[in-house]
Amino acid sequence: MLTTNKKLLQWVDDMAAMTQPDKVVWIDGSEQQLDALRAEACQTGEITKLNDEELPGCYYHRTNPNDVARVEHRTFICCSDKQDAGPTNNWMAPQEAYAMATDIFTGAMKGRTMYVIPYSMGAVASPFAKAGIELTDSIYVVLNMNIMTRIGASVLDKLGDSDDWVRGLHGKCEMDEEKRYILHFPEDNTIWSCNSGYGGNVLLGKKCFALRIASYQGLRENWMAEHMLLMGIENPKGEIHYVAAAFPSMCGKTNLAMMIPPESYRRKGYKVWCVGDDIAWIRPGADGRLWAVNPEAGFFGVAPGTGKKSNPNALETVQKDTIFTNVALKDDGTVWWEGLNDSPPEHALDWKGRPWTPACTEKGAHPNARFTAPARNCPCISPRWEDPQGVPLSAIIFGGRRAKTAPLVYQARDWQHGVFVGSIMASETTAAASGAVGVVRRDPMAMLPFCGYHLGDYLNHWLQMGKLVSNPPEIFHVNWFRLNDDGKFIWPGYGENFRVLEWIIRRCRGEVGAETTPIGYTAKPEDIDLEGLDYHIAPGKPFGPADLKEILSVEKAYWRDDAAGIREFFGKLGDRLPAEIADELDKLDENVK
Ligand code: GTP
Ligand code: SPV
Ligand code: MN
Repeated sequence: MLTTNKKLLQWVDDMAAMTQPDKVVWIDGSEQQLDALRAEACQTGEITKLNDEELPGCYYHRTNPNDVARVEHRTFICCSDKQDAGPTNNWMAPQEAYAMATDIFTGAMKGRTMYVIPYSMGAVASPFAKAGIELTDSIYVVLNMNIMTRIGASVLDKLGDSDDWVRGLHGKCEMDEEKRYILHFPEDNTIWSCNSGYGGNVLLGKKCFALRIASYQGLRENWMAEHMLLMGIENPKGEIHYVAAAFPSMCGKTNLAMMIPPESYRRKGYKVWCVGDDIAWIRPGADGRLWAVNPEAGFFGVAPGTGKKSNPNALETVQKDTIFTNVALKDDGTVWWEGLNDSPPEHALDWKGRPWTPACTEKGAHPNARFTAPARNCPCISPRWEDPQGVPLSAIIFGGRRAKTAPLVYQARDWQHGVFVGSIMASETTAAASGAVGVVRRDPMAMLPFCGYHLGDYLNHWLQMGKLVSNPPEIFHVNWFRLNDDGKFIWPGYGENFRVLEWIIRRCRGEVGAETTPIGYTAKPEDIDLEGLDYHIAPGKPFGPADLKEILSVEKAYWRDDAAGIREFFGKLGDRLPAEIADELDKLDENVK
């Protein structure tokens, strides 16, 4: 036993009495214990050791083919009043949810081991860190939690007898899709997850705690839990500006967070520092600014599309101590996925374990295949990524996949307008969640699937947070995904996005002008530096100033359509839509008439 915390010990006993495991094992965080678990999981086939010369300390895992993404339609917020979950969350009454899940969990760990994982979201010593305990019957989960969070005895030492910890229960059960539930009880600091083994459903520190439960905690405690990357942008003088950016799943957070600036900028001394790639906890500081920490310790990143050209730093990060899930397995014990390089293996096993060759019509890796890698592996990890106080924010950036409507970049007029800009985010859906791909859906602040309470109250919380700080960050919106008539991306994206980030920082510093448009301030085309850009949309068609002008344009007709869609969406929020946000929509309507 690693603790004398009575409530904690009682809860572990209660959960064990229900799930009836053969054994209960406390995870102390030692390499010795983790090594034994790795060996055991290799023996049962749950994971496979990869080529130790090419990929030291790396492992391979396949999920059940029916279990490859978050299941939003089976994810519930279980608060006592249905109204408080809001119209965008699934809701179940707490007693009903506990009763239903108790049926599923009763005896579900018979013949299995229950692991008790004490973990911290945030560096253990940080005043902003919060503790969780996850109970699970999956070694894969233990090994992933070891990468994604800080686990073990030190967490319990810091917790002491406190009752401020999140109770998480995960069971693989039968992997029955019909009994798969991701249940959140914000009023009890509790999460129950059953019949899944996929990351976002079972690594309970991540979306379940650090966003859904934490967003509710933040509402009551005056802070914010957001689906945001964190990065530092260093200029030639050595000054570093930190920005947070919210994009929906699979819309480029990991790529932006660890990008390498174009050669022309590197020569001048610009650098990018990665602080986090998915989640930010944000608090008002004594200096009147907003300060942010990355509560995670690793990256659970999308593998497909990660290559030497698109994201060399991510590729470097996954060369050791990484777990690969649902990618293709090569005969030499290394891994491959679409977009890794232009030389697919002549023979491999696909993510379902079937023989695969480049002639196969199906993909070798699942589109939502992922790597789990320690943040410390990242070549551009910020020296301040574990700073207990976090980093001060100069800018907040929102963005999504919009084929036409949103320009490459625009800036909000002020905090209230910026909250509106975040609230009207929309994006085409991706493979990160089960369901149709490519459908436009409204996704305020990229939090639609992650907000643990009513979205109207959430928008109001954003407005209130702006009032708590005298020097709030500037707010921007970007869109790397404008398409031409052939359906090709017009903007080169990836490292070239730095050209836009530099404009954003210059705006924060008041060093550059802008174009006033109906939706906010866009960049004047001549203010986005294209030096050294070598990108061809099609053969013989290099990206030039005319293309830039096109993707910076604001078409009133598209925005009129969008405003109508926004009004319909806001209608769902009823009288909990803040009046300030309704006013901003009226202003938009007026501006695009
Ligand atoms: P989650 O981990 O699901 O939250 O995703 P994410 O937001 O971290 O997205 P990620 O950086 O993994 O990128 C997802 C996909 O978008 C990958 O296929 C990338 O190749 C692609 N992508 C990322 N950045 C860009 C960009 O600037 N332009 C284009 N065209 N594609 C991009
Ligand atoms: C996302 O879907 O936004 C992810 C992956 O970051 S998951 O952990 O599955 O949520
Ligand atoms: Mn994410």
